[in-house]
Amino acid sequence: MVRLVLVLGDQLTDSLSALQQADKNTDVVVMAEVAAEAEYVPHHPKKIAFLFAAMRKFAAHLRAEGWQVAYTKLGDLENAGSIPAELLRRAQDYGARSVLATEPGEWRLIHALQDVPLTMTLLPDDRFLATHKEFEVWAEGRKALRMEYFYRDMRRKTRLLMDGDEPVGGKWNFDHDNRKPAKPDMFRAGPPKIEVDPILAEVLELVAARFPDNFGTLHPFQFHTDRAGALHALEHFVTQSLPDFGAYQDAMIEGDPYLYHAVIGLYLNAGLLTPLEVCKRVEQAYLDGQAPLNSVEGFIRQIIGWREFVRGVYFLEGPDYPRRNALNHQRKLPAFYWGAETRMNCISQAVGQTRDLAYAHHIQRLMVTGNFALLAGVNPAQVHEWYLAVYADAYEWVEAPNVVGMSQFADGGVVGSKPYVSSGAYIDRMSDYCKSCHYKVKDKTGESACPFNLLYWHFLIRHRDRFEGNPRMAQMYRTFDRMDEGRRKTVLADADAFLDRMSKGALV
Ligand code: FAD
Ligand code: DLZ
Ligand code: SF4
Repeated sequence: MVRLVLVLGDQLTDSLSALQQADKNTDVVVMAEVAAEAEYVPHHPKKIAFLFAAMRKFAAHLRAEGWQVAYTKLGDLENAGSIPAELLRRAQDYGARSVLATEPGEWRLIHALQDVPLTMTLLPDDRFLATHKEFEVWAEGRKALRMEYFYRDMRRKTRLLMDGDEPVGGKWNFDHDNRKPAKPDMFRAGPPKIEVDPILAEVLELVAARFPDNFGTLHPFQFHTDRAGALHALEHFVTQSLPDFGAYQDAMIEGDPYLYHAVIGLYLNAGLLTPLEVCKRVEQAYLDGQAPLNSVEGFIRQIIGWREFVRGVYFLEGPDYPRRNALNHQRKLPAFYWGAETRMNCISQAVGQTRDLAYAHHIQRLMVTGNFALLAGVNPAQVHEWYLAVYADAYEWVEAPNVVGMSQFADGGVVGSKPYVSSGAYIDRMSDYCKSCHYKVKDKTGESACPFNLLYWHFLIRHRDRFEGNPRMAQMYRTFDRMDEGRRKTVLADADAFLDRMSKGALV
């Protein structure tokens, strides 16, 4: 009897466990562009176009490899609208009663598949380095989960940058050589250009017609949409940007969205690249003397450390994780996250490039848009939905721990030991945004004061009970307490007035 093999939009990998265990001669691969997936948040049009074009090309690739593929386009009249409904329709078409699938990266879809009235086999997603079990065993009995220790285990497991049992260079982490501010006039190649082929052109037309109101510009479209393109992007990064990746990974420059970042997160997460092949290529660049250890180690840590760690947390913590709100933040997400005008240049730059490119790099996500939402006390569920919608690399397993955990501290400290909050001084040090801002980063009170300066104290005082005892935050409270009483009152009153104006929709 025919068996269906489900391949989801972020499972575009030849070595996918479901494909490995399936039989080309008898099984039918099911792939479907469906409204339910395209609409669970208002995804950026570029994200939808990237995924649909990549899905169509992967289906063509599978057919060329001898697979029978039942592919449903979004506009097909018989499209049943969701993954479960498409499976049932195809099961009827082919007389199939069972489905082989690789576990989806989201609880919502795992539960939906488990409810499908067909015999469902969910295989582990072995494109990741750590299994759920391995992460559980690692996490068990630990007072706190800290990425750095998990990362060392992943280094040992993969043998990446290892010299026997010791890390190459004698240290696990070279971050003290990193985190430099960049200068606007340095050379940066950015990601390689793409050609719009007929499959992509058709998808771009479909997306423009079906999602005209979604936040984000579709043209010019800049992402690769197949494995060859993704490999090209990786090679381009390794030869052009990797050497400076480490030193400038936290820098932000107006008008330069990419700096020395790889811009491969979307390819990794859709399955067009695998984490181990990326890390091995990067390690090779070090062994060949093409890139320094601080860059190579820092980059590999992001992938075998952070990427694997956040996935472990997502599955360990369970389906309620994205809805957590440990700090009880209830403010509505301001309209300027969806493109309304703001006088804060850093926010305007980060949101503007997000709108245009479906991309912002880590520090923009963490220390600009994330930092502001946390300081202002925005409801983390709304922040989560925004990030899930607007970035081309966003899927819940990776987005939620980064947003709900790392950026909003809404998990109460599972991902991070303290909240990532900073005043405007950090943004000023790491970027050139403040130079052309309406607000003055040096002003701590008054109309012209940088809102990050005001809200920083407001946040700390709002949550004094929770954070004062944290040894890594005690110094901040001492600094506040040393201010004279009048100044303390003014800062907090100015912050309240700012939040009030913002929540009433005034231009801030
Ligand atoms: P580079 O800076 O060049 O890094 C290389 C790779 O390392 C990335 O492609 C990614 O695969 C991996 N990586 C780096 N940091 C992380 C991290 N914290 N978690 C997981 N992987 C990491 N990453 C996503 O893939 N999807 C998301 O939805 C996402 N949302 C984020 C939300 C917030 C608030 C923050 C602070 C970070 C988020 N990240 C997310 C992590 C990181 O910002 C992106 O992976 C990175 O910006 C992608 O761009 P790049 O490929 O140029 O990455
Ligand atoms: C993100 C996404 C979108 C926009 N559309 C589809 C789709 O039409 N069909 C599909 O199979 N997958 C899509 N995806 C990816 C899924 O949402 C993703 O598999 C889950 O979020 C699990 O990570
Ligand atoms: Fe952002 Fe404040 Fe700098 Fe303006 S002054 S760019 S609001 S940090």
